[in-house]
Amino acid sequence: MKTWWKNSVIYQIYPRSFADSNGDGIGDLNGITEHLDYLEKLGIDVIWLSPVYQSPNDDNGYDISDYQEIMRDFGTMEDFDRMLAEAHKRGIRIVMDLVVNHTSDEHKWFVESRKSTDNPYRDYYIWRDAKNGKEPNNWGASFGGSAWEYDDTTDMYYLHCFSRKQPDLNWDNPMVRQEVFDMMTWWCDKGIDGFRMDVISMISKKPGLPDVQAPEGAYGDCCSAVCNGPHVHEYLQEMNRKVLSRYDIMTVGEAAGVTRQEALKYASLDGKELNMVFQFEHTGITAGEYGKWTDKKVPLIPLKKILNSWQTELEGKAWNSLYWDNHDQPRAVSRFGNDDPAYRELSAKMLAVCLHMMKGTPYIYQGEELGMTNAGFERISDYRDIESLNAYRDYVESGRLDADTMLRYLKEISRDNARTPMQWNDRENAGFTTGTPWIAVNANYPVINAEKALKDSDSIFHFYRKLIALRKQYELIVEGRFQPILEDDEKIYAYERILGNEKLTVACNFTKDTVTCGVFTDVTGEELISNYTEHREGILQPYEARVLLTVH
Ligand code: TEU
Ligand code: CA
Repeated sequence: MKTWWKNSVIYQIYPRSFADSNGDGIGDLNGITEHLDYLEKLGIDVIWLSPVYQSPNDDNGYDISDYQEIMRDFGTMEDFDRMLAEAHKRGIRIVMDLVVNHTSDEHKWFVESRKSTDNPYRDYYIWRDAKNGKEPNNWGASFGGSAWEYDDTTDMYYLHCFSRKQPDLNWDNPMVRQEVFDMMTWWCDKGIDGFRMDVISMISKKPGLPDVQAPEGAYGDCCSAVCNGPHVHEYLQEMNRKVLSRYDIMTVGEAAGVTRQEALKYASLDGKELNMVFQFEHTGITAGEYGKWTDKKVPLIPLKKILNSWQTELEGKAWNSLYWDNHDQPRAVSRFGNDDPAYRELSAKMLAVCLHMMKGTPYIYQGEELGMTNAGFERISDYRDIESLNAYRDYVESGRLDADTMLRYLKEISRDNARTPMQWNDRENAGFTTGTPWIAVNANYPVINAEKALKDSDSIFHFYRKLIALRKQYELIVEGRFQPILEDDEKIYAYERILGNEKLTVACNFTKDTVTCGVFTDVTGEELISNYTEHREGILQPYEARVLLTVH
């Protein structure tokens, strides 16, 4: 079994915000093709492409109406084929985003399914009668309201864990599984290199669809009834037998609600299911009374405990993905680092060292290599994401939060933060489009942009290039055992990587304070990388990160 995905670095492109080639203000496939040289220079191996399939864009492409057509906003299938060929010419693989927990309500399967209770497609989706004149259970949808939508054509409700335009597929129906496997085979035969599988942990719902814990009269988080369900591993093993095992591809499952124990199955090194999963423990640390909505900063000790547990508990049994952000998360340097201009570059480089020296496959989200920051939007009219707009409506109109507080929370943690246009240069709209961008460009683009970074040998971009090159050079970085150190230190994230007689010592100061740190004292070795050129014995300077290789 090929394992090129173990020493690859993956770059996520959110196509709507990457590069617009035709002036309509929306990123597109030709825009990606025009920037493949930039990605080749960065040195990444694989692109994870967020959905580009036909979609009404209720959830920006995560609501698919035709899995084998390209969304008109993004171009044509010929544009896709050209991008794939140009990427492969540069040794870059393309992993597609597979969204099969649900389709769009405009997908032909659902159009048929809702027509009548005896339609051949009826059981492609999850339909239930009302219970006591209300929704079949108390599940809440991720974007607000009930997870059930009443459909008067057949006087029944259908399940949608996300928006009402994203009906959940019924994976217990073998015909649904076969349709999905056939579509996946069609894409693999086109020569793509794998799949990122959207909320794949949710495809097997608990039988009977029982109510979940929730205050009286309120909707509850349905994850306890839909995540890691009774047949999820059976279905993924079937997918592996019928599709995945037949191609030299990589797979990563976005596994909402996944635990380390469950990950030992999903991402087992035995290759029976997927290669790796995205977990959400470290990005969910600050969740509280208002769900994800907060302006709390991430405390380092809990962050270290979670990431260290994933490193040590999967060791030798399963494979980790490594990420700070993606199209659903705020910008890494704003959330985990410090986007104050005095510290932005230092802390972005520190975060890169901390993540890329760990064991697993690292993911870079578009713009993270530039140290792009949260958007800083001040008005609800700046926001575009269904999750942000629905949450603002639900929390503010219900009086649970006042508008200023909700705007402060959105500014800190909304998904829009990651979706502002890629900043290519200091010219109009940061070179993203010659038209009107679908979402505002971050005002700091004159300072933070690719053109400037490419010219500055000390930029975050060139720092990422060095990190990526190190992963290619040292088997120790890919295979070395992870060993936490300084676990109780509230300001330093430090660990070792050990393989044979080689050892990496990694230490990252997560604060703007100068802190004492003895891990490098009396250690003679080769410095692989650091965001400082001068060091001071026994201390770490603000946001200092350092990696020392020693041989015993
Ligand atoms: O995300 C699933 C998911 O868990 C997100 O809703 C995440 O929990 C939330 O955004 C964090 O606040 C996937 C896709 O990545 C996301 O873009 C889609 O909106 C969602 O599934 C539905 O397809
Ligand atoms: Ca365009």
